[in-house]
Amino acid sequence: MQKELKGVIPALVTPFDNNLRLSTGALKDLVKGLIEENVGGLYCCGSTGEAFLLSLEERKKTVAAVVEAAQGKVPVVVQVGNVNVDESVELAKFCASNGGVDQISALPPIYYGYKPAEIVNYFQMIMSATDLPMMVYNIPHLSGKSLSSFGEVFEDPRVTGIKHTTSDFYSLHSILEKKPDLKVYFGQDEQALSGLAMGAVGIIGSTYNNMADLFVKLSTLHASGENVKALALQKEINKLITLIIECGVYNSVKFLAGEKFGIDLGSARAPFLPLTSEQKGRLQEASARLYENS
Ligand code: MN9
Repeated sequence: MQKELKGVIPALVTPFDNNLRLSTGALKDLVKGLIEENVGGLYCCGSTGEAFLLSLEERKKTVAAVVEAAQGKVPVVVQVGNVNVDESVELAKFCASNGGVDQISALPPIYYGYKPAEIVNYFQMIMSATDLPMMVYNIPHLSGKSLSSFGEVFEDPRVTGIKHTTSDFYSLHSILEKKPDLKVYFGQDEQALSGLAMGAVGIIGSTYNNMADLFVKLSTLHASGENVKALALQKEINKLITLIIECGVYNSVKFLAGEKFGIDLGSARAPFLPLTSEQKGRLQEASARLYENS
């Protein structure tokens, strides 16, 4: 078992059937396919996993399916954050007692304008529930909380990593100065190379469901100092990411990963709108072009 979490880490999609019910069979097949592409870990129940559109029971079933399919071959991280901290605590406890989960992660508490001490209280409530290390999920454009509002959380020794889903690296500097051992995982696929250049040990994102292999190649180029080639690959990849963003990230990634692995991953839950057949055609074409050119 590879112990250290690093490399390309898909933020797993959550597959649904035609009635938008959880499809754990499809999820297990996806996990097996991704492990064969040499991913460095699995991140489940994040934004890409539509965590906030899942019930607590569905999140538990998702975790159990991922752990079962991973078979301990790569580390598993579970995003437990929620608007209701009691549910986060319960999911964190489930992760610890069920076994097979290596780390928990949580975004800051969303919606309400919590004070820094209240955000710290939320993280501490979750961390006190288990002995698992915590990867703080910084995603200011969706959580509404900037890193400066909860930087104090990093003083806690149980926090070992950060999933940094913003291109603002300067905001990380003061934290890294105080805690140089903090592992940084970068969360913006379209700027993955910049994240690696700024010292991230891994990249966590949506499009690693459908093109983990290309990002493994990009990371290897970067690690061997071939940055001109790595940048050329990032630029080629970004042509597809631009279309993915235009069509809707979660539906596009589900569709493309489904096509690639031959699994029906379904659509994203409402109010996300399903892809049109015209969008599917454009995505298929752009993905085929990318693979031809890389
Ligand atoms: O967490 C993802 N962010 C969100 C990572 O889902 C909000 C990214 O992987 C983006 O989907 C991706 C496309 O913009 O970079």
